[in-house]
Amino acid sequence: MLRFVTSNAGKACEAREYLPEEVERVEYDYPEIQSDSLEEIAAAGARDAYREIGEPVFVDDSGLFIDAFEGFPGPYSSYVEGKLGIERVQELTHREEDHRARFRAVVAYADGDGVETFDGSVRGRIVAPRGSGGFGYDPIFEHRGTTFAEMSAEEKNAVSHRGRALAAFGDWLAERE
Ligand code: ITT
Repeated sequence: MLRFVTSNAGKACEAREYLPEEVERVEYDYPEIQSDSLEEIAAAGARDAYREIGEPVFVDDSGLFIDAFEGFPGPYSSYVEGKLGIERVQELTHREEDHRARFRAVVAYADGDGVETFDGSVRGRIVAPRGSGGFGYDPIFEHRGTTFAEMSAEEKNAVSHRGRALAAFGDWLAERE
């Protein structure tokens, strides 16, 4: 059994769909360090959660990186989603010529041996909201003609940043056994 420390039900849902082992969601609110690096944030979070919980755990730190804004909001995506909302992020992006963006996710796993990180990314573009699935920025992120909110969890995992990070994590877990 794997413990996923996250306050985000959408992330937990995708991890359950993807990982071969059972995933238990743990709602410990680890303090998120401020950094431009998702790796650093995820690794520090996993280390902290492992110390607190005393069992192997993993966390996911992710964000939306908009090309026209040099990667903003990136590691600040959660804050920006809460303050501006995804419609305003879309409106601001559409004032620019370049609508390209990238989702990135870093999964960090911590146990008594230390921390391992796995990352994934996917390219797409920012569009007016479409679809009702997924979570967060999914309705405004289009990948090959379809927004992430128009995909099932399985379809999204097959191409998404999180799916890729979880795949690398799953391979590492399988090799370790
Ligand atoms: P935890 O830290 O508790 O796991 P969180 O939602 O605060 O939950 P982050 O700090 O990693 O997670 O912030 C990620 C932000 O990026 C947040 O606004 C998400 O909605 C957004 N995001 C990440 N992955 C996404 C995805 O697959 N689809 C849509 N939005 C995503």
